[in-house]
Amino acid sequence: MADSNIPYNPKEEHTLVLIKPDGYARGLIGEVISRIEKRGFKIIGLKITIPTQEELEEHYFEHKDKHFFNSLCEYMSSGPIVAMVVEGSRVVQSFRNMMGDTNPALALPGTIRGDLARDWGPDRGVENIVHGSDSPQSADREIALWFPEMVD
Ligand code: IDP
Repeated sequence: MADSNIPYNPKEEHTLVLIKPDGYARGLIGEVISRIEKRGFKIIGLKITIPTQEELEEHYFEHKDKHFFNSLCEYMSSGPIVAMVVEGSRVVQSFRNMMGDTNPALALPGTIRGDLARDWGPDRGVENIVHGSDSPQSADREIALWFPEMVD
């Protein structure tokens, strides 16, 4: 850990959480953070940023050829997001469970998307409030992208 006072312990499990532009604009930062903290996870990094096209192409490289990629990038760069590094035992899978299904209409009540996300209308194609890494390997890659100062 160079030039940083943030206590990143590589022996712990981490996930990368993003509160997407719809979550930020709708004032849901506190709600999402509160759910993470109440679950017993620790937020060890947090920043507000407007993603660039380059960052999004790297973050979502697996989706580059998907039909929704352009609208996804447009949505994700439409306003501020909150990026967080969250630490805790089995936090990657736990936060995936907390998020709920990708499609808000299919997300179960009790999940962030199931409780808070709006149905995807024609004008809101890809909105679903949060992102969470899908594996510890993805988490390492995404944390290095959004928080290089923490892990370099
Ligand atoms: P996840 O965010 O639940 O992990 P992914 O399949 O990795 O879901 O997709 C990344 C993001 O791309 C989703 O959160 C959503 O914003 C958007 N997305 C995924 N599938 C579709 C789709 O079929 N139509 C429109 N947007 C989509």
